[in-house]
Amino acid sequence: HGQENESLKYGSQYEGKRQDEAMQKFRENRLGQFIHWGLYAIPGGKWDGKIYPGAAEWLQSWADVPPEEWSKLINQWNPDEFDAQEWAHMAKEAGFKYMTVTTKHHEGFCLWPSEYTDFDVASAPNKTDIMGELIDAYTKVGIDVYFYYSILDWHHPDWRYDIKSEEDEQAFERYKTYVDNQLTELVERYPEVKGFWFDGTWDKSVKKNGKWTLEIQQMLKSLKPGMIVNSRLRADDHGSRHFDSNDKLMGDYESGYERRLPSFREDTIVTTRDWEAVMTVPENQWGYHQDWSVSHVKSTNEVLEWITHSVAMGGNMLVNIGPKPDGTIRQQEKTLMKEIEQWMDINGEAIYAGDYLGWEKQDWGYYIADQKTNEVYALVFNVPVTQKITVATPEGISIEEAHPLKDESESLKISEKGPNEVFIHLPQPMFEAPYVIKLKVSGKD
Ligand code: JFZ
Repeated sequence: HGQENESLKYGSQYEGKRQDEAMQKFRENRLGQFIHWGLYAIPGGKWDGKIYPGAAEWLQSWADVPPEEWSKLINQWNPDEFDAQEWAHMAKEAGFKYMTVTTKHHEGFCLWPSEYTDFDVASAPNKTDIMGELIDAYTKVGIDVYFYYSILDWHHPDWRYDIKSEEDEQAFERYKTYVDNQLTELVERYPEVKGFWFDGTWDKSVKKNGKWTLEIQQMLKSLKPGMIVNSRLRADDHGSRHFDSNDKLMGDYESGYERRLPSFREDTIVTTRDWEAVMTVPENQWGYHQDWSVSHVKSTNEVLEWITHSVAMGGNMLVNIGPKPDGTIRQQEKTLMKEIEQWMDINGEAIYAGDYLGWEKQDWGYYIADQKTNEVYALVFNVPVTQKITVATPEGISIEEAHPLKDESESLKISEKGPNEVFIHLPQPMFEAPYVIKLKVSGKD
């Protein structure tokens, strides 16, 4: 791009972070739950007797299943054990402050009764309005609900990957109307929804329709003031995605970090904006896969490190679960949530409303600053053999006290290492979970 900012009709709409109450709430929530549920949970990664190691929600594509055949899975949609209150309770206990759930994934199946299609729960044997029950149950326990919606749709006859003919043009116009109708329907049926997480926007058809992506964003905000929309929805006048052709963020926060995180060395630019990362527990499974031996499954401590890394760079994290077709949650995910709960019960205050601190990154772990209280936390993941961690502070700032969150009445020994550098002495024995220290700091702000 040139030096001058080019004038764009469908580019970024404002500069800097949104400061309204809804956005501040999103930013303070920090830890959320992602739920991928749909017909793909039924085959769970297995088609015609063969296990496909790829993402389970993509099985239709991996196994080359024609949409007509995939659609028949609707006759097996029987989540008779589904209990929204139980899910909400588990999420609440684990410390999730918000939840994002698939209303419609790439397969096109809608988890709410939609007026605009028969490929929905209302046409399945079990007609439970999944979205309705989830948003009620989660909202009731104080968890904000966001809707994931895939623009890409393998089922709808009018979806197009590209627009190359008059016919494509007309079909895609009909498809746009379908999406607009469904989004309006979702907000009207479920007015508690706090925002939308769009996906499946990488094809040429969408990139050629930057104007429409902006219109969707504007429509949602006019339907509900304060609505939060991720950057993944957006394309600009030239098909630039997430960031416009002037490198300005589109949407309310950046949603480009999918199973990866920004580097402390190269990507500190993220700390100047709102962003959210999403992660899977296995290597790459969002929907339910019946055989988790296909890849590494992250330990609880690994998941906690992903969460910490995000918050330490001023971002949010969504940890995914993929419920089973009967509506229950697999044991590994329940255990993970229980263990997150045990850690968050003690250390959650370092995560909620956590923010980037800007002190020199140390190998032992991460610092988190509190957006509201001016507290500083040190989250130790890698314990040095010296049993001491180094804290190097900027000029004029010094560490007065160090207390483990486990028991704040305890104090850890602090000794001088060098100019503006101290050691904090860690207790024995070795920790089983990331160890969090609250630092009493003087000279800061
Ligand atoms: C998409 C979906 O295809 C996937 O099934 C899942 O829902 C996930 C959350 O989102 O997958 C993506 C989207 C974006 C990237 C990679 C995978 N990306 O930006 O690198």
